[in-house]
Amino acid sequence: MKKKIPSKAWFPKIKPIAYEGAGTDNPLAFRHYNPDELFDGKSMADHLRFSIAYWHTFRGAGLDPFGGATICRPWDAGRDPVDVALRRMDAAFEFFTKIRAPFWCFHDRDIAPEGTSLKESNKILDRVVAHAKSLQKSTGVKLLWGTANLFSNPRYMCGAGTNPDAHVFAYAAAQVKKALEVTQELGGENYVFWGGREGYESLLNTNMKRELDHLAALLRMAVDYAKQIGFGGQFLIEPKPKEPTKHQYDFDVASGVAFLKTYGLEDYFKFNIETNHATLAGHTFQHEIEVAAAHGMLGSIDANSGDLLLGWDTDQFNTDVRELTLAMVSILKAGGLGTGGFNFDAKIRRTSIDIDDLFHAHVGGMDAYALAFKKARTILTEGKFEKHVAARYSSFDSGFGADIENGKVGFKELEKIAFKLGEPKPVSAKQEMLENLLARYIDG
Ligand code: XLS
Ligand code: NI
Ligand code: NI
Repeated sequence: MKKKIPSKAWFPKIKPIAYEGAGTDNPLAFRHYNPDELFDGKSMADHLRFSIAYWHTFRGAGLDPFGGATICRPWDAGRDPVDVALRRMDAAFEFFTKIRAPFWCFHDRDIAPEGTSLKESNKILDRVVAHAKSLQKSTGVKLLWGTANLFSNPRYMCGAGTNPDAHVFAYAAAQVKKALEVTQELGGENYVFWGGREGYESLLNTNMKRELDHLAALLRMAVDYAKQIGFGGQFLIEPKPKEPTKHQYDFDVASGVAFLKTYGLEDYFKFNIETNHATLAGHTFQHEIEVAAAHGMLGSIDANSGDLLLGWDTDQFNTDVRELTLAMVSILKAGGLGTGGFNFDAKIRRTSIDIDDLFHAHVGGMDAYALAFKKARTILTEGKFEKHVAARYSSFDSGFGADIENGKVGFKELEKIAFKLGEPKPVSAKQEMLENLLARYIDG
C-alpha cells in the first residue's frame, strides 16, 4: 500500500499509527497489529484485510432515539452538501491511511447526498465516486465492498425488494443497478445485500410468500446485471434477525442458506457475518461462521460486538480476545475469507466526541483481531482441539461407521449390529478440560 497522505490534514495531530509491540504504553500505537509482519509468506495486512465502514466512521453523529447529534466534525461544516461530501471523502482517506487500513466500505447514500430525482442522485454519486477513485489511486486504499442504502429513505418504509408496491421495487432495482456500477468503477471486491427493511411488522398486512419471491427476484436481477456488465465481485448476504423490522427474512446464516437454495441462488452468494447480528439471533459469532463454512459460503466479516445487557445492534468495537480467537480459529480452519475482510461495522459511543476517539476505537479493534489471529494460529498449529475432535468421531472412520457415512448400510444392517454389540459405552465429552485448555491459550 502506498503511504501518501492527502495534502489538507484533517487530523493534524495524529501521525500514522505505528506498531510498537505489546510492551508499549502509547495508546495510539499498535501492540499486536504489525501490518508488514509475514505469516506463511503473507503479510498480516493481507491476512486480515481490515476495512473502515464509511457510515459509522464518517457519518456517525451520535444520534439515538432520545437525542440528536453529539458529534460534530470540521469537514461537515459548509452549505453545499456535495462540497461537504467531497471534503469528507478527503478526511476519510486521510483516516484510512493513518489508521493503516487497506480497505473501506460504503453505502451509496453515505458518500453522496440524494438529489431531487433518481437521475440527479446518480449524477451527484458519480461526482463523489470520481473523487473517491482518485483518492484510492493516490493512497492505495481499496474498496472491500459497496452496497445500496435501501432502508433510510421513507420510500422504503415498507421494504425495498419486499415492498408491496411494484413502483418501490423498481426504484430499489434502479438504485442497486447504480450501486453495482459504482462498486465496479471503484474496483470493489464484493457487493453486500443487507435487507434492512426486508421483513415485516405485522402478518395482518403481509403476504410472506410473495415478499420472499420478490426478494429472490431482486437478487436474481443483480446476478444477471453483474454478468452483463462484467462485475466479478462476490455477492454477499448479511443476515440480521430483527431491527429495524420486527422480523427480517435473512434471519441468520442458516435461514439465508435455505432461502438461497430454495431460489437456486446458492452459487452466487456467500455471507457477510456480523458479530452483533449473530448474537441478536441468539447465536455466538463462531456459530454463524461455522454454519457458513459448513456450506462453503463464508464470505466476509462485519467486525463489531453487542452488549449483553442491551437487546439491539449497539455496533461496538470488539476487544474480547476470547470471542475473537474462537471466531478466528473457525475462519482459518475454513481457509480464510478469500475476497472478504474484517470490516469495522462499529461506532464510537455518542459520548466519545473527540476526533482521536475514532483512532482509539479502531486501534483497539485492530489489535484485538491481530492478537486473536496469532492465538488462533498457535491453537491450530498445536492441533490439540482438532486431535480431540477427530478422536471423538473416529468410530465413523472405518467399519460400519464409515458405511453409515457412505450410505452403504440401512436400518436392517444397523439393527443386526446393535443386537450384536449390545449397550454402547458412554464416553466423556471432556468439555471442562477443553475450556481450561482454551483459557491457557487466551491467558498466555
Ligand atoms: C446494519 C448493518 C449495515 C450493513 C450494511 O445493522 O450492519 O450496516 O452492514 O448495510
Ligand atoms: Ni453490518
Ligand atoms: Ni449491524
